[in-house]
Amino acid sequence: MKVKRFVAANMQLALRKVSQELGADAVIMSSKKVEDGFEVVAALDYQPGHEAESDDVSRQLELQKELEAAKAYRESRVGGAADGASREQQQRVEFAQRSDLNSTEGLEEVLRGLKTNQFDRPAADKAPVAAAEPELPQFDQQAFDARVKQSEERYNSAIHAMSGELKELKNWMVSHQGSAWDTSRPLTWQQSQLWQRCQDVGLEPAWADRVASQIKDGESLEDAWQQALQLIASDLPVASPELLEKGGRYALVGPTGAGKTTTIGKLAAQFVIHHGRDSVALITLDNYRVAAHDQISTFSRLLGVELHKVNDEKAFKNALLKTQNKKLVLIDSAGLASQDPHFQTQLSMLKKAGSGLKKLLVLPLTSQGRCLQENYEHFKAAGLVGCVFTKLDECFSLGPAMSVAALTKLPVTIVTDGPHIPDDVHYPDAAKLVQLAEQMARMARTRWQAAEAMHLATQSRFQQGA
Ligand SMILES: Nc1nc2c(ncn2[C@@H]2O[C@H](COP(=O)(O)OP(=O)(O)O)[C@@H](O)[C@H]2O)c(=O)[nH]1
Ligand SMILES: [Mg+2]
Repeated sequence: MKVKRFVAANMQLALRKVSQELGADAVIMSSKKVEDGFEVVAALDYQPGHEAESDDVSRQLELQKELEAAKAYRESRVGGAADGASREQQQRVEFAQRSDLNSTEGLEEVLRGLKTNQFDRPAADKAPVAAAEPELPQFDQQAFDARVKQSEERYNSAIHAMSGELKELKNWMVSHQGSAWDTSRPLTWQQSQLWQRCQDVGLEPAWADRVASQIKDGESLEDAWQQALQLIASDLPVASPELLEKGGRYALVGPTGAGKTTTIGKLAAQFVIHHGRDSVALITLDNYRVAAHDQISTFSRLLGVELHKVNDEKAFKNALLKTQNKKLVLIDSAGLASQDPHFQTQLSMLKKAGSGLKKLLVLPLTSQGRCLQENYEHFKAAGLVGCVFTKLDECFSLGPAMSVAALTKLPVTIVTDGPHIPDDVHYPDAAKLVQLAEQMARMARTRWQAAEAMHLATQSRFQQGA
């Protein structure tokens, strides 16, 4: 039987406490008014006629009073023992706290402790108190493992959420930076760095996008960049080196001043050196300017090769017939604007000559990328089969011309790097061109950095002087 004493400000509150703590089966054994309100004594599992238990009941009630007094003392002593408080009272509090006060056994234990009067004994006689020290709760390995597992799970899910947020942030930055080329296919952070380097080299955004997106994230940016350079080289179409060995019929088209006539002079001179003057013939369609023939006439005279100056389609056909036995026939043209009426005439003459006449677009590397793209659009109707890069010695960026060649799939056939005849003409090597393009970009960066540093230095000197 469990007996408990309840004290409350009024009877109603005391009864509510009884039902809250002992439930609906509790039996009220007594009730009376006391100093601090109403006291109700209630029991659970009460069996009428068990008078033998009455002593036990009163002992329990006595003990409860004792415990309440101890608790009240503890509450008034928040933060530990106060000045003047006895050690025994403190021990009572601790003893009362560690017992299970809701069971008869627990109460009996407390009772035993109190009956032995441990708290009131002289200090020398206190050994049994130590024996009554509360036992430490048994270590529960399973509960411990469960708690560790729980915190691991919490930790892992926090890390997972954090890495997700970082990824989102990265993607946002990449797509933000890359919005200029393709927001629907955001690159990884490393790929966007590669894209930026391609831009520095002068590659068209579409090509840079293709290159960067093909490189999987590697261990280091430098390794990835080397891979990207290899990819750029493999994307750059280059004709097999055979023009100066095999010969053929080539017409050079391109804007005025691109280096068409000079390149023809270099190729003719190289061919004469290797195959003799009778193996080469020159034809010029450039009749529309004053002294247009002067330059090519001079080359013809100096090299001792025949030259045909043609004004119309018929004369062109005749010239092609007359030069049939030549190993190399080089045709010079005028760099006419699209609105010039002669432009279409010249274009149709070249087209009608058929595929036996290979048309090469001359791209001066000193021109802006947009100009080179326009040059391609302007002359593509002639039926281009390749291109010639001129003025490599004067340029500071190879990317724009390389982009035209790569994006239009126009193989680079010849590269010139100076005005000198016959030496400044070469077959292209894709890897070397890409390497050079990269070096130019690096030099440009350094120059800008140096200029910026100089600017800052002079600025601070001015400020100091001011
Ligand atoms: N530095 C340099 N100058 C060149 C090169 N090719 C041509 N030139 C110069 O560019 C100018 C125009 O060349 P030209 O052959 O008359 O161009 P065209 O109008 O296309 O026939 C001339 O002064 C040439 O000497 C080159 O590879 N490097
Ligand atoms: Mg010319």
